[in-house]
Amino acid sequence: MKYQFPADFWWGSAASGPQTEGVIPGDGKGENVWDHWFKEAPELFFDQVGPAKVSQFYTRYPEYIQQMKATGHNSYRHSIQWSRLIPDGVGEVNQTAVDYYNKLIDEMLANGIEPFMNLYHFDMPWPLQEQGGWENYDVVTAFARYAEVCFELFGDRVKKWFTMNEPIVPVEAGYLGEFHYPQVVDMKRAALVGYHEALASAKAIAAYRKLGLSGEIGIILNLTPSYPRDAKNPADVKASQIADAFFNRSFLDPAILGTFPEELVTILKDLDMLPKTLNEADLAIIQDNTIDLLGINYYQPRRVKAKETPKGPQPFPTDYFDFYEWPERKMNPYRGWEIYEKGIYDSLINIKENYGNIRCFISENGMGVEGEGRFLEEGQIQDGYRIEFVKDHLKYVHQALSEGCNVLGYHMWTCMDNWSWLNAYKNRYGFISIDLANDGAATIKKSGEWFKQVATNNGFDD
Ligand code: BGP
Repeated sequence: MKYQFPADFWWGSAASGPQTEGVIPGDGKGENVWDHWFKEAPELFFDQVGPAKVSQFYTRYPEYIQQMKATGHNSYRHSIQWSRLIPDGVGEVNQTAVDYYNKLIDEMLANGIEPFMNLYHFDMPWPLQEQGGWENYDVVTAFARYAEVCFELFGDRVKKWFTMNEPIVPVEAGYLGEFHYPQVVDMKRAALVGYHEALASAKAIAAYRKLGLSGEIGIILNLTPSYPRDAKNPADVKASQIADAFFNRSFLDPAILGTFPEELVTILKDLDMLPKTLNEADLAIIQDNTIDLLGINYYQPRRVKAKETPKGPQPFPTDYFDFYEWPERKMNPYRGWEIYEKGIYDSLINIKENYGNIRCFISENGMGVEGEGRFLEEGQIQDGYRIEFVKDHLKYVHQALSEGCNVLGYHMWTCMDNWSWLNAYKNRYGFISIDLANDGAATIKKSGEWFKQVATNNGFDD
């Protein structure tokens, strides 16, 4: 069968500044939470590799842009690093950073690759983190000002802006799950962080609209469609809906509808956990500044059942549901995540049916592989498994398109293998491999060659 996509479909990949650029002497970059945390506790990071030792995108971007071209990209998402542009988060703008981003954007455009720019990818400037990070209302104001600086500097050429990548992750990983700084377990603080992020995003959108630039602005959300163990069991269904409200609708609703999900507000109210900074004026800003464009990151679903295990010592989202292992699940054999291709289709249909069919695209999808070096043959990673993975997901994107979903593109995570937070270089995701032992040398994988064909033909036969 032929899977043909529209002629102007966006083909490309995504990455972020902190995961690719490195810290180069003389670049004037300030410290962010990851730079600082690595200095304090390197043993927490896989192989003790920190954010300075990455693919050196900061200096090597012209070469990497050629690699993007060679793998069929017509668009690529990067993120501006707040701590690079405004080293302390609130003060002077770093001119060296302005020059760098200008050159990067111009180089992408000159090579026919549209820059999609994101403003926040888990990289809080350290001086602001010391003041509480997203728990501090002043950080919301600082973010809106940083966003405005970016729009003024680069908004003449960048036409696709995103306020944040996966804002649920700082909530979940930093305040519930202990795998991002500050490794706190506290649902009340988690709720405050999430609310401030949603507000900061709306304030940045307001700043963008005020400037009257021609372009669009959105947010990137990792959607984890929630499936009940038994669709005929009301308790399982209810549990699944609450999980959906916590993990998906918590940001989808304010971003697209301008309001927060009622179930979530009721739960937080009952627990006396509504953010202390809530006020009518800010809620009106959220209501008035919804997005133009949604980026959907899709990796895996959530399998949910009614609560069976005892509640923990303090309130927690999972007091309302339990997760379970679907017996029919298919696992990524190289990294313990479920692969469920239909989840991408279900997410797109959800946006069509419940969120006004807003303009959207797949902004991340990908297959992490631990120890991918074992697939190296004659100098190239033979990642047929990744080709299958992308193909199987694209078939569902194609089906969603044919059913009227407003899906405009597909970006893979990621272009070049990159550094991933505590996991560092443990899981490789790229179309292009990076040899860290050999000064970051880059080689296109088999999947990168395949993707070039797909992008060139706007589709594939299977
Ligand atoms: C996404 C993030 C990326 C990247 C990716 C892979 O959620 O947006 O920043 O980290 O996940 O993550 P990991 O390497 O932990 O599998």
